[in-house]
Amino acid sequence: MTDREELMAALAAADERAAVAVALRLLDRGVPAETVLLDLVAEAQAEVGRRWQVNEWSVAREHAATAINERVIAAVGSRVDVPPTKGHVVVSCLDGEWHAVPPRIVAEVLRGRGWRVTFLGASVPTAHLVSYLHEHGPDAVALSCTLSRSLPRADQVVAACRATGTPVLVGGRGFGADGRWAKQLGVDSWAPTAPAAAELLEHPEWRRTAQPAPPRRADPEYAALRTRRAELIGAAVDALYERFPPMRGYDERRLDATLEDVGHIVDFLSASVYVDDVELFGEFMAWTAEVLAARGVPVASTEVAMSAMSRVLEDHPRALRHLDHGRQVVRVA
Ligand code: B12
Repeated sequence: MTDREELMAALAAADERAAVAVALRLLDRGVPAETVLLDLVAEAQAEVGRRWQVNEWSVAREHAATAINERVIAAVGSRVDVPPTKGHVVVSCLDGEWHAVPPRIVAEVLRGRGWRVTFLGASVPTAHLVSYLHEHGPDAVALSCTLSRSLPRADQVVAACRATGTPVLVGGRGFGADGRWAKQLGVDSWAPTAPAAAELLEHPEWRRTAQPAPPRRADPEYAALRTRRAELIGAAVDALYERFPPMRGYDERRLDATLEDVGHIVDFLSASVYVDDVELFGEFMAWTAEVLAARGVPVASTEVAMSAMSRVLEDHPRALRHLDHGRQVVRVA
């Protein structure tokens, strides 16, 4: 068994001691902590999520494994004894972002490279983040965005942090694999990985790229998507009832789950329109189709929902283009 397989077996069995032992054994063999975090723990976490995605693991099982992985990260971190000589970095998730493992790994890597790091954890309300920056005056704030639907929020949070005079660094797969949506928001200080973030921080030039971008124009299509969110969800659910009559008998739990799924579609559509890139919505719909298929839900239901939204948004040409792309993606999925 490889080390990664061994860690996965421990996570599958929710065996915290065994999971921590795999990581500590590697450190004892002289493997650098950064390598353990990035090549072992991060990879295992992606596999945890994949097992949830294909419906092999329930949310409860995923949460148990994720919690253990967080303990593994902490155990590895406790073995790192590098004096904090380089300054103070605050690492934070955006409000509404619960993917806390990726920035936690970034935090530990920066700590191992000699930074004093404060990790604020998941879903930090923007006003509280801003107060924290005012109160503690760190040398930089590193913001993590895993969900692309949070890009409009990322735009606001970056502006709010910069207004405190704190240089901002961003990262996370929510900005797109190549960080293209960070550039689209006018944020040049994007780093693809934790080591790349550490290198950027070492480079005094990056602070210049962390200057405020000119304010973005108000986008009426994005604004309409936000204000008409409830109407869009309602139209989609009505169309689903018509097409799939047994849905009318759904209990409250299944109805809530449907409303949440349809809400995700509206939110990703809004973010896609915000950055004006149909690929954002397309990638999300491809993933949704896969998740629904793994749970025996007809993928055609997403087409029904998107068509209903298109009828509501008939005067919004950009939103319609994004919805057309989403329909094409699920048709071939
Ligand atoms: C585990 C997981 C979850 C767990 C999170 C547990 C936790 N506490 O973290 C749970 C089950 C809760 C979850 C929930 C959801 N998830 Co999820 N999840 C994942 C998964 C499988 C792994 C994420 C992870 O930890 N990866 C390992 C880390 C270490 O790698 P990484 O994210 O690439 O991070 C590295 C770099 O990006 C970078 N980095 C990250 N942050 C930062 C920050 C800075 C400043 C810098 C410099 C660098 C940096 O460094 C990291 C270390 O190398 C991903 C798919 C995947 N394969 O990544 C989906 C994924 C992120 N989830 C997704 C979705 C859609 C959701 C849900 C909306 C699902 C739903 N319908 O409910 C919810 C939303 C919850 C919320 N509000 O936040 C989508 C996001 C799609 C998108 N484009 O936005 C993904 C990509 C799956 C997919 N293929 O589409 N998820």
